[in-house]
Amino acid sequence: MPSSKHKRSVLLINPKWRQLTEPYEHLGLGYLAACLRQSGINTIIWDMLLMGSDAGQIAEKVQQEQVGLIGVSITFQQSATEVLAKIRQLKELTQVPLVVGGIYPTFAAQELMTLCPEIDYIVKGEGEETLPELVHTLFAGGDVKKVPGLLGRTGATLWESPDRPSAAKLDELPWPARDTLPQILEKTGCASILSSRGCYGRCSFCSVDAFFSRFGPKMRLRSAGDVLAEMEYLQKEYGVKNFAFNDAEFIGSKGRGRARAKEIAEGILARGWQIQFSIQCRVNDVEEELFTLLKKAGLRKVFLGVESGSQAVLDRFQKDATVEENLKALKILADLDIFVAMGFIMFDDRTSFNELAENMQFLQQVRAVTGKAYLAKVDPVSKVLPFAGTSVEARLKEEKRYRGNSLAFDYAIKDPLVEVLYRLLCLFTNISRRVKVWRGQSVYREYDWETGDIKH
Ligand code: B12
Ligand SMILES: C[S@@+](CC[C@H](N)C(=O)[O-])C[C@H]1O[C@@H](n2cnc3c(N)ncnc32)[C@H](O)[C@@H]1O
Ligand code: SF4
Repeated sequence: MPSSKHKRSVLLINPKWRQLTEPYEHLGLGYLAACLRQSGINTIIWDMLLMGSDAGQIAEKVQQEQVGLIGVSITFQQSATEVLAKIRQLKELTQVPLVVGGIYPTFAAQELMTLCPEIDYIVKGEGEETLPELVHTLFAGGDVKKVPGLLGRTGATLWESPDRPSAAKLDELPWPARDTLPQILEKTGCASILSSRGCYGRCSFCSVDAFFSRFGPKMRLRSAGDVLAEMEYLQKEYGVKNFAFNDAEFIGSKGRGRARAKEIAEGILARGWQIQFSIQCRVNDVEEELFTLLKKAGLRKVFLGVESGSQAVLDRFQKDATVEENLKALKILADLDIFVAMGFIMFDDRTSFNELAENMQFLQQVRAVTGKAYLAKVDPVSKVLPFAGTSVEARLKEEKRYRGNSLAFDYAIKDPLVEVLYRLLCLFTNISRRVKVWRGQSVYREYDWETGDIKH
């Protein structure tokens, strides 16, 4: 491998993916950049959606800044084929050592290292401690095999160091670097912020729980004080008015989680901030009193993991929620005029006609209970994706029904008639989406931060 001795910078890349139409702030890279800079390493963030994806241009930057390590984040498993192609180009042009990280690479580490010899290292788990340690060791010509949390290669041999436990106290991490925020604000009007890591749920299809449970506590919360201080900084420094909480589960468990959410809402109100924000949470978090307070504080939009209108399916997904709780949460949010985007999964490998009928009936009930206006559209062909690291993936592999590899996977639904119905629905949905796009109509229904209207 080419030597990185005497090099002094790190370039962190948020890659492009065809399916991503709007740029977003990659907070993971923001945290990594903050930690690298804190440890004295010059760090550049290259966001391909904002700065372009031309490998030649990136290679020029690598040379100008004396970059000794390129870091690439693979956030979405389905983007991996595209990202690997870019990694190959970059390696050919720069010959600089390259490290990859993220939830998906953590679980598909061996496979990715084998499929893509251009990757030199994969960081397993959170990168805030591992990456600076790797960089300092590499730049000093030390033994990188001694750095915990890595998979690496020496010649044709792969090696792996022990997992590194995740950072214990989130309040002790530096706030993420905000290099891309001004451009993002111009394009979307909204800043991202992260108030926790992990989730107290255990859904069979979700890689969030798999990832955080592997390296430490299932869920960690930042203190309300630290979150409010970062929100104040973002308002003062960047003029942020709209915040998207990136937390997979903003509220957290009963007790401490609920108390912290209340403290954040009360903190916003006490400071008299005129702000708006969005969160993601579980249905059983939605309590009238707490959400009335959150609404007063500026909560306008909730991504809610409803998943199904069939109790059998909810149980199969290990959702630990009931159909009644789904309806109750939707009603509370609709009554408070909070826009809801439902996480809904119509199909999995064991879907039956009866369950589909239960879903249809449920969605009708939802419309009756909530009125249409404050709901995002449900994707009729949403299907469980067997993401790396999830128990769904493990089971499909065990049953020898997982086809392909983590870059291109598929599985058939057990009931052949449901499988046929699913394929037909995919076809019709695809055609209808294309017609809508051709007519200039929107495929999605979204909340408009500026006007408070629903964009169709
Ligand atoms: C906010 C969010 C979004 C936002 C913005 C994404 C972003 N990255 O900020 C948006 C709205 C764009 C989004 C969209 C989608 N998302 Co999303 N999203 C999230 C969420 C909830 C938080 C991301 C985040 O801020 N993480 C916090 C930072 C600190 O963590 P991180 O980025 O993982 O980085 C850390 C480590 O992973 C590691 N690391 C990461 N990169 C690198 C790189 C290097 C070099 C190193 C060393 C380390 C390293 O170190 C970082 C610091 O510790 C995650 C779940 C989660 N908790 O991660 C899902 C998640 C990433 N999304 C997911 C999915 C599936 C989607 C969609 C495809 C859903 C859909 N069907 O539409 C879409 C994508 C595309 C589209 N069509 O729009 C899945 C991906 C699963 C997978 N394995 O592929 C996740 C994991 C959720 C899940 N339940 O499984 N998402
Ligand atoms: C962050 S959660 C939503 C909020 C909250 N954590 C919850 O589950 O109630 C992300 C959503 O993405 C969808 N999702 C996650 N993993 C998926 C997978 N493997 N296949 C299909 N959909 C998935 C689910 O609808 C899930 O509700
Ligand atoms: S509640 Fe949401 S974030 Fe938590 S494990 Fe389930 S799907 Fe994942």
